[in-house]
Amino acid sequence: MAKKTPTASTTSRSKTVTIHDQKLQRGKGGELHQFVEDGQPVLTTAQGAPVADDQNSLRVGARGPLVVDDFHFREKIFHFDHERIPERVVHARGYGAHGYFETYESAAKYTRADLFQRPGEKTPAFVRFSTVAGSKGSFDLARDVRGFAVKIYTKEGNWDLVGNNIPVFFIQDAIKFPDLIHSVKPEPDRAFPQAQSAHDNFWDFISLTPESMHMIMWVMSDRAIPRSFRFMEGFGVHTFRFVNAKDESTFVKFHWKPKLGLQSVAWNEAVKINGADPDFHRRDLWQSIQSGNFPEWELCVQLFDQEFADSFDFDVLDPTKLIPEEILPVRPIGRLVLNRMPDNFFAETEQVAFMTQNVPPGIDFSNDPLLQGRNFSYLDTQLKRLGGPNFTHLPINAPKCPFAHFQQDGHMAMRNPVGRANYQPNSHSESPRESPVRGYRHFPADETGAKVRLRPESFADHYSQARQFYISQTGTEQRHIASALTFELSKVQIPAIRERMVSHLLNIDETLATTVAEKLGFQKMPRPADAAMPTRQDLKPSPTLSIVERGPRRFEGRKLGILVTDGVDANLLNGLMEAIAEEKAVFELIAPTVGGVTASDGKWIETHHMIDGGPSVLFDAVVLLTSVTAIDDIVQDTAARDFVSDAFQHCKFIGYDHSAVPLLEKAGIADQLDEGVVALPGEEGLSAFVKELGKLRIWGREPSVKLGKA
Ligand code: HDD
Repeated sequence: MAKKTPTASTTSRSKTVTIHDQKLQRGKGGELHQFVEDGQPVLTTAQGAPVADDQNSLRVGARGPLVVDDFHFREKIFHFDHERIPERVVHARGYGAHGYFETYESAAKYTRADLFQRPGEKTPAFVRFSTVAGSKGSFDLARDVRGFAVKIYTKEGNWDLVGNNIPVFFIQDAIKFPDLIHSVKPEPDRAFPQAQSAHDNFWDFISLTPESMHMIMWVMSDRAIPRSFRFMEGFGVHTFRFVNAKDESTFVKFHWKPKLGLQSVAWNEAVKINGADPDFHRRDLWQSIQSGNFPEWELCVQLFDQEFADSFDFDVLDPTKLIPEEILPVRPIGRLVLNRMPDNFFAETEQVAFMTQNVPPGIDFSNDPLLQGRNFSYLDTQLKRLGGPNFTHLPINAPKCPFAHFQQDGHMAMRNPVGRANYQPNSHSESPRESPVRGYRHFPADETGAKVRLRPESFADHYSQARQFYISQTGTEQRHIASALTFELSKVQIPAIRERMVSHLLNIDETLATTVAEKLGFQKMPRPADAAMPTRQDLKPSPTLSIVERGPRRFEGRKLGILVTDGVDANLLNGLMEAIAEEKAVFELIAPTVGGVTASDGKWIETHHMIDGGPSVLFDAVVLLTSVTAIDDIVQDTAARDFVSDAFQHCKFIGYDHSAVPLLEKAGIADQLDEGVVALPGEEGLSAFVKELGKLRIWGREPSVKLGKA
């Protein structure tokens, strides 16, 4: 039978096409809709049959039983019943975005990886950020490691750099991974706590696993409660290899550095954010990309040879160790820009399958046992989650370069090889062939040795870098680590676990150990834990490990919360909004009631939140623009008082109009004002105030904050 081929207008971009003499319309995702007169697509079954009634199932009489002929009902419910796939066993809660990687300069000297050859070249990328322990529906501000998984669709295959926002890991051998994860997940008999490490099982495992101490210092620091995905670093963690065209290898560690600098929140703030907006991080990424403020990271590398590796204090194959930037500086080789949200969360963010073993020619692995174990693990998880071996056919996982192989069939096969030959070798000239020149060549490392189960002695020092991290923090950050440890261990019911943890802390820093022990009410200190390596090295502080030391000093990309009431000074408000825009920051308006307020010039101003729904924890700094007529009412509002006292407690800048002084008094802070509480417009003007906000926090305030004196 002669088939009518689609007309010339059938490119995926065109809106209408003609097939079988029918005029059809394309939807947003390129799918075809049946076309009707008024331009509205017709609802169909999955088989394409138009649907007449989607509200009522087929029945016998008005009040009779349903009938099995109702294929539309059956199909609709069947599909719904199968909507869920297993969530990721770790990193279940995540959020992704599309973008591109742009190469700065050719790195051909070190790697033949195609994406690093040509300056200025852009390669498409997809990134998924995640928390580790919580399930898919948990909250964003859990104290946890953040996943930072990047898929770059290079011209020679996908490269997945599946990293975290912390440069080291809990364990040195992948065989311990199930134990680590079981310990942090909800306890199996009671199924709680969700998305929290503050419970016996986690600390039991950790206190019996001294290799985790370095990572624990990071996880107890503010790195584990980032303000935004946009303000955190990413790390490949392991030592990888670059391999150049001459098959020469250079070791490499990968770092993603956020353009807008690092920033975290305070723990008390994190707890409140989880209640006020459990989607705080995903909303932040969504809003910034949708408004055209595209987040950006530089890809930096630490490159080193075998000689450096041999001379370094630690084994570069040990994933619980980092190489301080002061010893081996990082070098930027490109940037990653995220500029497009997925059209559909499930199709892209949920179905994206990252695998550490996805590397293009020019990037290879080291013998890090954690990395090698990971290379074995990730394929299984994708098969389980996505239900079959053809998950690479899903658009989010498919390479964007040409590909040709003989893998065929299986569940949901969408792109089977065409032609007669589906085997190798064959004698068909059009059939794909191996290419020893272009093909992936593993670095021919010379490996010998007995087959053994052991941990190398070079992995034995578990405390030196843990201490180095701790002494590299500012006083504020050290206090936060002590408080986090105290909080977490306060949730542990078995005293021996708490003691065992403090005995490790004694090997890291005595003051830290004593502070935590005192807060936990210890009557006497335990003995320091026995160490596999008796002498701890006295390493110099590495200031690059501190967030506060490396703060952005700019308010760009941050959000100001402006509390307004009826009668708000219109000049002041307009001036502030302009100054914020100039700084490339954003603001949201919060009002006592839903809708908006009438400003001093009589104009109606629409607001974003009612005060109960817009607490100050959602903002980086706040401003109180009230009026003498409205202030008496607003000081009675407990949400407004919390707005101010929380901002103060969390060491944020507070700008205020003179009419708002009674609110400062009611919030109990009027007698504690410091340089962070600023009367507006101020002597230097609003632009100077907004510039000052770039300091982000007045951490010096923290030890002396006293609330509840109103
Ligand atoms: Fe893993 C997911 C990062 C050790 C096994 N891992 C996963 C994701 C990230 C990481 C970011 C989420 C990817 C996504 O967004 O879909 N994992 C790490 C890092 C590690 C690490 C930085 C240590 C340096 N992981 C690790 C080990 C094993 C796994 C040692 C097992 C031996 N990881 C998995 C997994 C997951 C996973 C079970 C769950 C979902 C998935 O893979 O796609 O295979």
